[in-house]
Amino acid sequence: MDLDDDSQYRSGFIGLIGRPNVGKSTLLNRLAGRKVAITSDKPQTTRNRIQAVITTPDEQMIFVDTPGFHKPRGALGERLNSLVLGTMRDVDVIVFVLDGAKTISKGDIFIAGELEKVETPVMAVINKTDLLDGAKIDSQVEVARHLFPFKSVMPVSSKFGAGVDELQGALLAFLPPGPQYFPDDVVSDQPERVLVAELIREKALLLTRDEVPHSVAVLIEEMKPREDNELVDVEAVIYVERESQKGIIIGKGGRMIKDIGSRARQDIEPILGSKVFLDLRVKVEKDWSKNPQFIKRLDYQ
Ligand SMILES: Nc1nc2c(ncn2[C@@H]2O[C@H](COP(=O)(O)OP(=O)(O)OP(=O)(O)O)[C@@H](O)[C@H]2O)c(=O)[nH]1
Ligand SMILES: [Mg+2]
Repeated sequence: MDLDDDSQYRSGFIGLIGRPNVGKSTLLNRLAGRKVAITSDKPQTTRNRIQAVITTPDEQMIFVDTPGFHKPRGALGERLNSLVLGTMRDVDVIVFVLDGAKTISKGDIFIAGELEKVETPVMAVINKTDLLDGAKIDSQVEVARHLFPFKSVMPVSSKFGAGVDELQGALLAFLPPGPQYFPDDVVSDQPERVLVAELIREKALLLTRDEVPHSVAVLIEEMKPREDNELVDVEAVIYVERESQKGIIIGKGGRMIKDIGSRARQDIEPILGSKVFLDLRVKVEKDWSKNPQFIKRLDYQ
């Protein structure tokens, strides 16, 4: 045994995997201590692989948020699932996030089947414990134990933080000796431009329903500070798939797009550290979610 092992720096990648809407991105933000990924009550919010970094003098943990694993409908869904499958193989440990407030069911069993195909160790998290009483938490932990040979099953509330420190502590055991991949001050690998686009999409998700959230994509066309003052000009386009959706996003008398814009601006300004002039437009890109070329233009890596 190498006695120097204890003094070695440890680092590793931790993949957050699970069905849509179980709270993976909420957990990522809680772990990161700030908003790195957008969240919403609509399934399939996350469309890219987002990393959040926690650095200490002894270790670096890189959490990888993934899109919810689901039955794909078209090119976008398939792309999202393939991101998840790739992450399962690439990381040092997987955290399988389950929604404690829902019945553990077919979708979870399907994911468990995919996990059996990889060598990566897997922990389970029963999320949303703030919505459950003690007995229900215990029974959900028990059901999860039968789903897969997890290293452990831990109850957490990503929304309020209960159990999250314990989870982080337990994950340290899976970090191999390794380098510090990111500098001390990096919290996320997402470029500012992507985060800005995502915050606009988040407000569109918040304010729309039915099939509209799935049909929204946002691209930043221009983002530059003005020379004469501290204002940043952001030009963004909200893409939808149909003419009728364009009407919904614009809203009566332009009310909806105004609302999306002002809510997004409030979130973007602290991130950019300056006032923002947000120019939002809406365009129809017919059935873009079935079009691999358009999907490539979005920054979904
Ligand atoms: N009560 C409660 N709600 C939570 C908790 N964690 C997440 N949520 C809510 O669950 C919904 C989904 O959260 P997300 O973090 O966007 O879920 P996700 O798993 O990333 O979803 P996808 O990106 O679509 O796969 C949001 O409305 C969250 O506020 C929790 O611990 N307690
Ligand atoms: Mg998410």
